[in-house]
Amino acid sequence: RIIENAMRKGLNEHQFFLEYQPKINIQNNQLVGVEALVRWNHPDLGAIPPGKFISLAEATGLIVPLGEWILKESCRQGREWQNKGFGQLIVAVNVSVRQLQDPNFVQQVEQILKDTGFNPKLLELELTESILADLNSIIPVLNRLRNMGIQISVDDFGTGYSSLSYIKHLPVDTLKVDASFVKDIHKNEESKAIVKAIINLANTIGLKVIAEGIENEAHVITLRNDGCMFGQGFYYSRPLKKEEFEEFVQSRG
Ligand code: G
Ligand code: G
Ligand code: NA
Ligand code: MN
Repeated sequence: RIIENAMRKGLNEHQFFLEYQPKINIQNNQLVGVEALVRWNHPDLGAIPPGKFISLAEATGLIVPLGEWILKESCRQGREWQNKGFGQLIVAVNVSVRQLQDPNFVQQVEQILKDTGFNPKLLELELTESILADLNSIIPVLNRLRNMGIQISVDDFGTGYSSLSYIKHLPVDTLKVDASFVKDIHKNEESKAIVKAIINLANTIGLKVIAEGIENEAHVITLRNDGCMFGQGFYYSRPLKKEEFEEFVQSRG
């Protein structure tokens, strides 16, 4: 209740902001895009991490207005980077099931794209694998979004209880291999086998695959050799403030 009101106030008073974690083509080292991650800078409590407020925002429904702001700010920023000549950077935004189930979601996305002038082909929506629990209501929404040119990725892939076979029926573009498998991929045969299976599956059925939580060179080498195309993680960069990301881009030339 208290946090809920604080969040509402925070939204009105612009206490939320976004950080951007670079996504890299690990085969050729090119920057391909960013994942937008929300942060809350509370005037008294300081920085509150999303792990502490996203689930509450979901439970209270506040994720709908908060998520709308996140999407709008992501698209506005993406458009600004386009205008600055940063290239065809894909901007990925995390979306909660609750948002997707909102009957106005697709229209809201259309309006945001229109208002910001951001190219839908550069927008990616990240959904956690748990979304698959309610496939029947979600699939038509995903189809409408993809028909607009938007890309869809399945976050935290491999952590759910879903079988791999349903994947070919899902209207998605990318699988994000969960960081928990990447963590010990260079030392643990089981993690390595799971990641390899996901990469092979994705490559076979024509999905892109990105590994999250890449923290060292051993991770990169293993993933590269296993045929993983994309990656993100502290090895490349932690999530960055807008200005830091712009310096990151400039420093890579
Ligand atoms: O940024 P960090 O690693 O602390 O994120 C923690 C969790 O919060 C992750 O599961 C991430 O997906 C989630 N998260 C971060 N930003 C957003 C957002 O903008 N929307 C939603 N729905 N979840 C987010
Ligand atoms: O659930 P989701 O995949 O959206 O979570 C993203 C979270 O992972 C962010 O909070 C981000 O800060 C964190 N993160 C990003 N890169 C790394 C990494 O290399 N190692 C670890 N431990 N966490 C990371
Ligand atoms: Na994510
Ligand atoms: Mn993830």
